[in-house]
Parts: sequence; structure tokens; C-alpha cells
Amino acid sequence: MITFFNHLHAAHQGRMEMFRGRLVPCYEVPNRADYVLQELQVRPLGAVQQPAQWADSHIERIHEKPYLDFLCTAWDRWLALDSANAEVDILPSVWPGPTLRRDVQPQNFSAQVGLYCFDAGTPLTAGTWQAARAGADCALSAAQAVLDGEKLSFALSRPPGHHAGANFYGGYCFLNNAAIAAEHLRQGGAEKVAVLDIDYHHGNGTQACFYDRSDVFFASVHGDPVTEYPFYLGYADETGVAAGVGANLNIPLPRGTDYARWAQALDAALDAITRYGVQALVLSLGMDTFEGDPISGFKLRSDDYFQVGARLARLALPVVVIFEGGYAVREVGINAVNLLHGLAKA
Ligand code: SP5
Ligand code: ZN
Repeated sequence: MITFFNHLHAAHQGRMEMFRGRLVPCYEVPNRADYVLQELQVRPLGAVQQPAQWADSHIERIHEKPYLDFLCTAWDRWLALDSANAEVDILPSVWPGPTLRRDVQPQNFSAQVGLYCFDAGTPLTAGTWQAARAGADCALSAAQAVLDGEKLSFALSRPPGHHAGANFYGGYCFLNNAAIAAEHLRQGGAEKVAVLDIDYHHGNGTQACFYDRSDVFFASVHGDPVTEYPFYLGYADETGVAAGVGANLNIPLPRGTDYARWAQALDAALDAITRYGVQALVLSLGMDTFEGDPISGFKLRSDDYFQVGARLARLALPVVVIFEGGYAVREVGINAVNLLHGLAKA
């Protein structure tokens, strides 16, 4: 395995997110990535490197240019409104809900934030762009490593990506690293690829990126959106549109699901990927399926992740692993590295 570590990840450090009318400390904290790196140093799985610097054109295959322009200028515009804004992060407070227009771009900064951001839990901070952009470089380098013949690569980065889409952010995510990696595999010659998302939360951004495409199969096992974030996508009846019909698989599971039942769902997703017939896999690896996760509801235990890795290895595909969620900070390194060892050694 080769790991690409985002050395700029801590530039993104949100202070507060909205929960039930109050601002509470962010769950998506810099320590998360540092603990995974630390555990990889205790139980190594190959080299840890910095990514190459990739041109923006690779990111623009997934994200729209006006959205990227907004992200990379947002903090400076925020400070220009009021220099005291340096003390607080950007959160939206107004959205283009039902009957309101999203086809005109308002000039007002807060109105633009609401156009691009779909929740009030995702602070945009001074270093968000720098961290997210370097994370996309990690994803591209990890995909390139697989194109160059590596069997397993790991983009160890934050903020995560799977809730972000072509022109929106939310769910702690800004740039969709898994989608960027999958598209890079396609550009590099893989005719069909799969993205398997095992974060606790449905990967609505990734699904949206590929929903009308037959060349990227998206499969996700996640908390049932009828009760779980992101609520408005991730149901079993979402199977794709147009050319993408049959290339999207959602397996929602109830809160409280344990490893035995979760593993059955994983096997169903793996079977579907095998039947689809792909040359490479992108794994959106969220560790928030862990029983100790503070914001999630599945019951996987630390030792289970070895088995998860071994099950994934049965696909016998090259895998690009993208780090997503997981908020039990003390255990996130052990759990992620358990899975990677199960995958690499099987
Ligand atoms: C990448 C990822 O895992 N994003 C998840 C975003 C979830 N945001 C909503 C969090 C709601 C927090 N609820 C706190 C409950 C504490 N008891
Ligand atoms: Zn998650």
C-alpha cells in the first residue's frame, strides 16, 4: 500500500457547527487524520508520501468552475465584509428552498453561501480551500498510483468529500475526493470503475456526480435516511437515471445495525460490483460505523474491521481508499488501520 498524506489538512479547522439551535464544537477535527497517520506508523503498510500537485483541470471534471471560484475566494470575501469575521467561521443562514430561484446568482455573500452549502454543520474556515485542494491532490495521486500498477493506495486527508457535489458542499465536505479519484481512473483508461461508500452517512454527493452515468457504479451501505443524515437522499429506490439506470445501489440500514447484518449488506454490495464488472474500486472509507461513534448508530467493533478488509480483498480489484468520516477520535486510527491490514494482507 502507498499512502498520500495531506500535510495541509489542519489548515481546515472548523470551530462550531449548528445542532438543535445551538452552536456546538465541530466533530470533524484535525486529530482524526493525525491518529490514523500515527497508527500507520505503529503498524506500517508501505510508504507515506506527499501528493503531487495536480492541475485544477482534474478537479473541474467533477466540480463546476463558479463553485470552485466561490470556495477559493470565500474566506477573503468574508474578511472584507468585516475584519472581526476572522474570529468566526462561515455558516449559511438562508437557503433557496421551495419556490425560490437558484438560477440567478445573488451578489449578497450570505445568499451565495446558502446557494452553495446545504446544511449549517459545515463551517468554511480560513484554510478550508488550502486543505481541501491538497486533499484532492492526495486523491489524484492515489488514483494515479493504481493506474501505475499499485494494488492498494490510500488518500489520508480531511476534510472528507462524499457529501460534496458538482456545485455544493455540506456534511463537512467541500471537494469530492472519491469522485475525483474515480474520474481520474476513468481518464487513465479504466473502462468501468465502482465507488463503494461504507461511511455511516449516505454519499449523496458522489451519487449525484455519477447518477446518469453507466461507467461509474456507485454502491453505498449507510444509515437509513428516513432517520439519518443526509435525510434527503440515499433510499433503495434510487437506481440511476438515463444511461446510469442500474448503476446505483443504495442499501439503507436501521440505527442499531450490528456487524453481522451490516456484513450481509456489504456482501450484497460487493456481489453487485462483481456482477457489474469493473477494473478498479474506489472505497469511500468512513469509520463512523464504529459502535463508539458520537454521531452515528451502527455497532461495528474494532476487530470487525479486519474482517471488512478481508471481505473487500475478495473482489481482487485494485483499490483506491479515500478517508471520509469517523468521529470516535481515539479509536479512528486503530479502526482504519485494522481495515487496511485486513485488505492488504488477505
Ligand atoms: C463525512 C461525514 O461523515 N459527514 C457527516 C455529517 C453529519 N452532520 C450532521 C451531524 C449531526 C450531529 N448530531 C449530533 C448528535 C449528538 N448526540
Ligand atoms: Zn459519515
